[in-house]
Amino acid sequence: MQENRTAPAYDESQIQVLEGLEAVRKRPGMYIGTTGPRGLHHLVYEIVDNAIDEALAGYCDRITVELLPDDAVVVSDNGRGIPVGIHPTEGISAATVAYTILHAGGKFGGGGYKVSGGLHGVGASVVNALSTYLELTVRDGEHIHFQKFHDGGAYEEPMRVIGDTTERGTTVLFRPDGSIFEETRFDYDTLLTRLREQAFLNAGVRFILVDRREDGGGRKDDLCYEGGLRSFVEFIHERKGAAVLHPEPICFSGQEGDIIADIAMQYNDSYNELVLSFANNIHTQEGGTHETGFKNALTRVFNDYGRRFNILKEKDKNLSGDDVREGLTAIISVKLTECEFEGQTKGKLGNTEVRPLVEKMVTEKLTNYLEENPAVARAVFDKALQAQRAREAARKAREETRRKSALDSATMPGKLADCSERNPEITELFIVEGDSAGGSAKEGRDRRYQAILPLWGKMLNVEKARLDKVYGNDKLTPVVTALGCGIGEDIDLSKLRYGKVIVMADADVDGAHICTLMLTFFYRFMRPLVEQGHVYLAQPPLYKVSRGKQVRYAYTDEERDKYMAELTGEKGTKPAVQRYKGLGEMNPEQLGETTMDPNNRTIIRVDVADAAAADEILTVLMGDKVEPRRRFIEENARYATDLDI
Ligand code: 1YM
Repeated sequence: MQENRTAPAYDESQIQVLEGLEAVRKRPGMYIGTTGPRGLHHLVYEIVDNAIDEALAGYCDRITVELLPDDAVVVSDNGRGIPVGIHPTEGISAATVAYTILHAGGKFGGGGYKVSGGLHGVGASVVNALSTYLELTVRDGEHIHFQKFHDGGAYEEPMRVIGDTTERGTTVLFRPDGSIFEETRFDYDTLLTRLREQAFLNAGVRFILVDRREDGGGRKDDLCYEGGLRSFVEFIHERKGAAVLHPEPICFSGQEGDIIADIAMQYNDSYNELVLSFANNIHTQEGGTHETGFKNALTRVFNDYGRRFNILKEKDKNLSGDDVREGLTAIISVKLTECEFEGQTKGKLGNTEVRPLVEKMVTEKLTNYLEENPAVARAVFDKALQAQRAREAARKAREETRRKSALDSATMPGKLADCSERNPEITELFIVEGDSAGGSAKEGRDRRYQAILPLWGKMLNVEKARLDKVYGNDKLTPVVTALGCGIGEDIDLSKLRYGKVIVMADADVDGAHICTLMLTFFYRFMRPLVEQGHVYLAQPPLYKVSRGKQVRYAYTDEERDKYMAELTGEKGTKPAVQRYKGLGEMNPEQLGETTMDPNNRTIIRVDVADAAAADEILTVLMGDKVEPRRRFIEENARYATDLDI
């Protein structure tokens, strides 16, 4: 990249830099989680997070992300600019230190909430390490400082002044390394979702996303929400086309010491609960002390209210947490100087001092709100009471079905072809749509540890169902029974009969629909099963390419073309290509070999985010409201055509 040879003064530090960053290149997963699409997008978030920190410090109110041709991306802000002065111990520019020395995070100076992003400024050097090219431009109100890096952090020249300016800010351009990432193309909508979330969490900061790629269609989004969390809740409800129980979200804010808490909540007429929590702008997927504080207070306030106004009579049971959260959309955001994250995926806030603070704030402010807005209080309370009755009905239905032993693991569903092995560490359950595919799967499996459950009957639209409807549904009951671990509040994974639950459906619209329904069902009613990573999707091949005895199975059009070229004979004899329209078209051996045998198959582990996405797709596509459905299909036109809708 650089014409002139390495300047001698940089020899030493250059070698150290590359050694340090080499650690990141050797184990990228340790720093960014994965080298798949998620990890790729994480690079952008790391840089954006540094700009958000600057916004939180009060110096920046505009952050721009531009997607360039050749898979490069530019992130810009109008903050103070990364410090460019010579670092006291390293002897090079502080900005260069931030971008080349691992763990140079910790930021410079102190004060403020150094908060967003997972890596706290460590991200800058990680992004550099994983890029083939990176350019750093800092405007400090007088000069434009510039430096470029290549091949994971190498550089020939130090940061230098390339011009004058009256503006301030930082601009980072980088191109992710294609030898590290599975794919280097950024997805506009993935970035849009993330930036929108950050725009809600950082009220008043403007986020701009621009697609400048040849095939980017000139998309541009300019996001700024003065309403913050209130706008977040309104946006979610609007998008789902939800009918709200009260016109305005209920919002609380409070601060104690250096902890700030913000909450917005609103009820809709659905049976779903959506509580999203954030700590220092990081989504806490597994909840934590802030979420617990909120939920405790909510349950307590509604029960106190009910007793005080005698809506809950002496003989009545208290409302449960699930009762008071039915139809609730709530966003909880806390900011604190030192976050502790725990749990399996470090997605759970651990700071114990946060729970009592949030609990006290919500208790006081919600109590006041309900007193001042009796009509809202009554509407929500009635809904919670209905939820309580439905739950009671579900309990009865469950006991009833238990007595009839339909959900009892002693009596397995008739259609289940069970395996002989009993150890859930190795057993697998394939849930297969359709009897004919079920038949092939039965023959093609390894019966020692693979069980098959064909689905039949009408699929319940889980979107509109409460738990009581699931009991007694002829399609879902066998699934619940076969799994053996119960559902809803009763779920007990120690009783799970199969360690892997694999949904196997055709690679077409109907198959996608079945997968979406099943994932939504697991997400809504058996979430721990998803959280603990037991749910998978099978990937049947799309094509069989064969010539004589040589056979290849292709999972994508690219693979098909590759195998066709490989199998084309010397005299130009073309191989035969068969497109599988459904699982049923494969004979048992083919299905077993390509889709079920662990030695050949690809299965996709479903995580909570995937299941939540399925849930959202279902809400939008199956819900009652036509307008959001039309909008969703328009916005996801690409996805929709993939599905042949
Ligand atoms: C497009 C990315 O990095 N902006 C940015 C970064 C920093 C500062 C300002 C800054 C911080 C402080 C003082 C301070 C810094 N980043 C790093 C690190 N935008 C972007 N804007 N002066 C300026 O925290 O006290 C160090 S400073 F490490 F993350 F690179």
